[in-house]
Amino acid sequence: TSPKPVLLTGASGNLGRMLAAELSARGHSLVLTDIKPFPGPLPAGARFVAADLGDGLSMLRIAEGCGAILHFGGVSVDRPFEEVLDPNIRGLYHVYEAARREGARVLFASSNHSIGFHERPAGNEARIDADCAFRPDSFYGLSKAYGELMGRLYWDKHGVENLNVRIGSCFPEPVDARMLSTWLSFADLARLCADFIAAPKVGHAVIWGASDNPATFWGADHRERIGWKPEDSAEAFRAEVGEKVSGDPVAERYQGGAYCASGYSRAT
Ligand code: 15L
Repeated sequence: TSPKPVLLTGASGNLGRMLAAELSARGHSLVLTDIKPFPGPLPAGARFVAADLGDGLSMLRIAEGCGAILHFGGVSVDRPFEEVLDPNIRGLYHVYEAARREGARVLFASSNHSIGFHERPAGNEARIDADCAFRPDSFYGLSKAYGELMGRLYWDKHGVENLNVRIGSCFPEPVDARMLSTWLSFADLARLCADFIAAPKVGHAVIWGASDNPATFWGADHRERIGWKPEDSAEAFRAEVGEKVSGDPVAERYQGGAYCASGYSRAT
């Protein structure tokens, strides 16, 4: 466990609540924050402070004394630019400024939508590696690419360590055929966060946030920096969800799926 408390943003969200419980069970002392109240009782060793990511002073205060920040706050789906701007762009700056002031490391919950316009590989075709070009599929995905670059800047310029996890689809179970490639189990994400907190050195790293799925879209990344190995696999769900495809040719062609098809207006 980390000797200093761990700050978790977005603590009231689906992943935030799961991580708060899992990290508390592992004995971490936690500072939880979200713009929304924390639903239900607080896990052991946790305190909650409500705050808006857009409020820089509050973020500095909340991060005081913390050794690691798990940044899961902000807009987590495809939304118009104006709605993404404050939480995901300004908010991210506030998180990194707080990390710099505290000497804390940052885990940034990035997303596959930062690279969503890469085509899905067919059969045994080569998988893209974590150093592939950003190909955001939405203003949301663009904010995630910006977040990863913010990490690059703060590492190069200030030595703020950061891990950027391009989360695929983190849900209790895969619910469609695409998730046979992109699914990340809750248990694998919880282990990843614990490994990040415990790792001796992280630097600036990018990891594909997916379980050990044989149908993966993704290749090499920096997981060895934190010694993380996913243990679950979406393949067990193939019989249930393998036939569940969107029927939209743009969504099926690209890794980002429906986010690519949403508002798509290109002629060819
Ligand atoms: C995401 O980034 C979203 O947060 C999540 O709701 C899913 O849409 C996921 O990507 C996905 O691509 O399945």
